[in-house]
Amino acid sequence: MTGHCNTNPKAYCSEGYCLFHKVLNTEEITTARAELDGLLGNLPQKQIVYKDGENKEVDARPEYLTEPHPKYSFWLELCRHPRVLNAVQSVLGPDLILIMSHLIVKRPGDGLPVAWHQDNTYWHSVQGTDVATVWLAIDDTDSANGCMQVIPCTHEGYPEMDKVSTGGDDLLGLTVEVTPAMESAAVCLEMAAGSLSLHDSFVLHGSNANTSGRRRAAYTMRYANAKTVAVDTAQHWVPVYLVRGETNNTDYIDIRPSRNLPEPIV
Ligand SMILES: O=C(O)CCC(=O)C(=O)O
Repeated sequence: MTGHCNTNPKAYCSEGYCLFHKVLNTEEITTARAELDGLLGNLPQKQIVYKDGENKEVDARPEYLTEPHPKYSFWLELCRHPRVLNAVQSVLGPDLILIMSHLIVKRPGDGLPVAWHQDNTYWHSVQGTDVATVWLAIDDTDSANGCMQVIPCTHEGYPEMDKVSTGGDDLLGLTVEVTPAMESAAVCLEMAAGSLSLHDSFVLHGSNANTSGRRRAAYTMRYANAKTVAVDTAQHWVPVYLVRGETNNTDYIDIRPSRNLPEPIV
């Protein structure tokens, strides 16, 4: 594990990730925590999740708060926050669509690990490589509470690695073969709440279990370049939103700043 963390958006292309410190301020993060606490207080008993390569019903866990943005205007508004979009634009360009989001909360001493994986190979409705995930820290995050880890440069050439079962208790149930040499190059994306990282959809990443007495909450917002990436909206499981710039695709919902947000989908 190396200590170096890339904070230069210009190196995103070569390294496959980049860290942006203090994008949201304390007040914004306090509001996000209150919204999150509301969701955590109302977790259903069971959730349908994609695990071990299929959709299945499992006991609810706060790691599985998938796609809150079509359902709650707070999370959709956050996905078009100008400072968040400025960070995304610095790596993906000016035409941006929002394609997914996921609140991943690891309870103190209990959070599931996320085995090494590539995102893109899970998203068959998304065609193209200019796809990035914002990982926004809602809590301070470090190696003890299961921060994100990235293996830099592993997206190079956009390889599609085969998935294998983890056979263990982790978020996805699947992983890819990672050699000890690759693993030793991993970086821990430790950051204060309000900071965010961006990672390429092919770069290898994951996280350890939360073994600390502190919660680790993050909001992942996934974006694509509207001009170079096509999303098959008939196959995709949530609406696709245009958040900045232009698109020719009339299936995408226009929520560029100053547009009203659509009614939440319940
Ligand atoms: O939050 C984590 O620990 C993993 C996140 C992740 O795999 C992702 O954002 O694609």
